[in-house]
Amino acid sequence: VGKTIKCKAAVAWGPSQPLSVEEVEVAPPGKGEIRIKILATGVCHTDAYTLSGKDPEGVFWPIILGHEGGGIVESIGEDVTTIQPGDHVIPLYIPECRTCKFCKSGKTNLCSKVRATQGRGLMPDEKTRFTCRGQKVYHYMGCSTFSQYTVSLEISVVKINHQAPLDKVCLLGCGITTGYGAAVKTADIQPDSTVAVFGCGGVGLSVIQGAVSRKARQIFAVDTNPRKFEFAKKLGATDCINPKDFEKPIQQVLVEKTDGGLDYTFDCTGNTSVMRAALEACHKGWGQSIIIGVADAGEEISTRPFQLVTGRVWKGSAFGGIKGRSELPGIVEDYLNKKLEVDMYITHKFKIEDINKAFEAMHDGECIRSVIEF
Ligand code: NAD
Ligand code: DAO
Ligand code: ZN
Repeated sequence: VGKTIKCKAAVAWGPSQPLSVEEVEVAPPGKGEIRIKILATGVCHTDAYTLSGKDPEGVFWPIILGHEGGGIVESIGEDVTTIQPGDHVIPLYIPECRTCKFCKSGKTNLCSKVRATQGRGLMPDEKTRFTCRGQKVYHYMGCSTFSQYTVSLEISVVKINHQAPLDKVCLLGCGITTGYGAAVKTADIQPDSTVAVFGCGGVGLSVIQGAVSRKARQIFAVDTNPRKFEFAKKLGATDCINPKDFEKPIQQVLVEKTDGGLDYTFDCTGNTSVMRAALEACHKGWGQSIIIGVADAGEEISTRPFQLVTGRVWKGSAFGGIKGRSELPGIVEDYLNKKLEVDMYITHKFKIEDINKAFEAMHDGECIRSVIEF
């Protein structure tokens, strides 16, 4: 039987409070669980959103956030068969149990196996594996990567090539895979097509990479912050457009520039007005718009239904439609084979003690991704 580990973690004690780096106790992995030494983790907007207290998915305090991590398996619990100590893994906020209705459908990556407990910050036995100052600390999205050691389920981690540098491929745990998958899997972009990407942060830039890999003919990078265009161009955007430079609505500008609209558009902003513009920038008869951005609680989308009657399609995508355990290893290989850029995204690096600086950097408009090391 394993022992409890004492280690460093960034604990969120309450909404809008800075994270507090302190010693936590991490219990040994239970049945079907593994304990991971996290080496690096990205910081994503969803962490900031949850920390703001506006997340409707009832979050409980204190909690250890973080869901974009990479680490090495320290120990495994009873009944774990596919993972061993020493394996390099990426935690998955969408598990892949391969036995639930969703997994077996072949139609979606949204596994339902532990949805209920994960959403309440608990392991399937309704308990948590973290303690701090004698108090139980909740898990986050089944990952809690802002801790030097974390416990996840076997179905919620993917083993990857140990040659992949964890301080880079940790980013494949969320944003990059999300955008890339949305382009190549959800939209299934066809060669010679036209694409517009609204919002060129980590997610949108990865849609651009997916569109390039599918040999799209024209790729519009749309952002209200022109500082993002340098990255977008490097990754293969053919046209960069700032909606603020035009009097007309951006959808009209794009429709005029593309002889009737785009084959594919993507919302990577989470702004519901942008979602509408993205749908309406699609070509009549066949254009598809994919919603990736996560809107604030209570927001709704709207357009005239005639937009859909006349053949435009509105879709959404979570984690790029990627099944973590089956498909993420291939994306790691794409990175190792230089088919997928990751390093360029890392504009900031911090030690865990300075993790609050990563949250500040996110708001300054220069940051694509921060990577935190322990
Ligand atoms: P980001 O903040 O780094 O990027 C957003 C970009 O949108 C910024 O460059 C910003 O300048 C731009 N923008 C803002 N308003 C705009 C407007 N009106 N028009 C054009 N551009 C505008 O965020 P990110 O990390 O790239 O994530 C993007 C979105 O995707 C977020 O909403 C995030 O929560 C969501 N997300 C979804 C999933 C999923 O599985 N569906 C996964 C990860 C992230
Ligand atoms: O199965 O009902 C469900 C929820 C699955 C989680 C999907 C999350 C997608 C968006 C997350 C934002 C980025 C971390
Ligand atoms: Zn499942």
